[in-house]
Amino acid sequence: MSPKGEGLNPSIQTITKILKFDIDGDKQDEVLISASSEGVKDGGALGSIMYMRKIVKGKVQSIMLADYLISSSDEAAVQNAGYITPLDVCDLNGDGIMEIVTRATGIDFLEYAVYQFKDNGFTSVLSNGAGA
Ligand SMILES: [Ca+2]
Ligand SMILES: [Ca+2]
Repeated sequence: MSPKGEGLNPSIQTITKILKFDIDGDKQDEVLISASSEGVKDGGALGSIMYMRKIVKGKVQSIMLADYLISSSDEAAVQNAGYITPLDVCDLNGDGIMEIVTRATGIDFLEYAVYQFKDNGFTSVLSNGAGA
């Protein structure tokens, strides 16, 4: 396992935000990590990801929330690169499991989304924004 990004993506360069919350209500904190990369040269990538680290049966698991990382310098691909940041972590629907509110920005888009954690994975239950 690589020390950066736990094998999710070796090109990740910077951890931009770390939040600690009990997301699934099991009295054990999970860690929500945003990480970004600034360049496509030298095999790097552009954009960012957000993922959660959770201890499952004594082992740390990394669960992807959103991936706006692109690894090509192709102009069409660069349009999809985005930077995601968490805006809030709260239980919006009162079921005891936290939802994660995010904002992602790219060259020509802005997206707000709500992610729900269910069955050991994240799904986007609401998203709104502008752009392509
Ligand atoms: Ca938990
Ligand atoms: Ca909830």
